[in-house]
Amino acid sequence: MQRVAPEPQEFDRVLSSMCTEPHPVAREAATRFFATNPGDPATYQEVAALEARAVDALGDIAGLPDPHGYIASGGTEANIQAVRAARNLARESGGRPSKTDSPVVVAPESVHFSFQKAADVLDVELRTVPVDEEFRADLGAVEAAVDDDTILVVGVAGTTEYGRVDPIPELAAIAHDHGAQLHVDAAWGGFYLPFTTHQWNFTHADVDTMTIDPHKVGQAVVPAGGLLARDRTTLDALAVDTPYLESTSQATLTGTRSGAGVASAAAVLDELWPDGYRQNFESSMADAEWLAAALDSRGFDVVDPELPLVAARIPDDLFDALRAADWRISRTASGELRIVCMPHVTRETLRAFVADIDTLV
Ligand code: 0PR
Repeated sequence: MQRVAPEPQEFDRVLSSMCTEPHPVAREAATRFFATNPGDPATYQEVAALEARAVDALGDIAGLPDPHGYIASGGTEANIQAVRAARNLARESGGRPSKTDSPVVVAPESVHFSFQKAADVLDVELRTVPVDEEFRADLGAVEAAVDDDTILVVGVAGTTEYGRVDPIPELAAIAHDHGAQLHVDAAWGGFYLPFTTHQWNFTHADVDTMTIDPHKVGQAVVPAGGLLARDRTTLDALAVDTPYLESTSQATLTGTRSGAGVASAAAVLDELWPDGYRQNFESSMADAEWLAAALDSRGFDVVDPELPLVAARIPDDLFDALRAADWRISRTASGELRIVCMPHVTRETLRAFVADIDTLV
């Protein structure tokens, strides 16, 4: 029997990534489904069934008992599709949101850059508003920016730079008061939320769509993003006819898709939800708090971690020296060091990192 080659990427010193080492069951499932295409579900029925199972599991995580959605190529596709669905629904009269010819998406300035791509390809205006001093969406600024052309308000649950969770129930209320939809970008944070004090989800807040990516905290292989929608009409608004396939319509943005990503997501969700993901959250959060305290005690300004992501202001020359020492680290737009405590980041790795800081300063 042929051996599977080891992963070329060495994760040991990767502290900047929102992806992680795939779980063994994800890796194994991926290798079995490389040659399948969930874009043609009538032909590749086994992987289509796995996709339905993965979407149901994502629905469990997000508090959505009857989820509509699919496994996307990543958070970028899921976000583009959420904007596209809102735009298409707005074109149909009578629905929510209301009809407009110049659609606007209102989002905090902390949104991921995938929304710029969405606005560009879909010809909608992306109107970003300031965040508060804790880096969360400022409700007053959102309220002031929303108008009759607004089709969608976006909240982020686990921002890319600071790991912050926006006030989602309040954003949903603002959106719906103005006839717009509410999309939550939980691409990274979605797998942590059930274990935090954030007691909102699809059940408790009026969320319309959500991005939640198995290939990030979910430990699936790349590519496996997740798009969830409360209503069937959202998927219908994305669907095009597929005359020469046995299945009659397709709601995804890509055509041929990775069966490996889909199968890996189904397998790892089966394996880890809920207990494995809870354990990951608890140990990663403890690591983030340990690192925050270690950096704080050395005199660096630390942004208190809300989810397992630590940002801290360190001198530029120290950042460069750590990069030169082969640490894969990154900076926020305003220059803070940013460490993402993904499942592959262990306490031992963080101790070695802090020891290098002590040597280099
Ligand atoms: N939404 C949020 C909140 C994100 O953080 C990201 C990606 C996306 C959407 C887009 O997801 P995809 O990249 O799956 O399309 N955030 C990280 C970033 O852009 C992704 C990342 C992953 C970066 C691995 C580096 C890396 O090594 O920074």
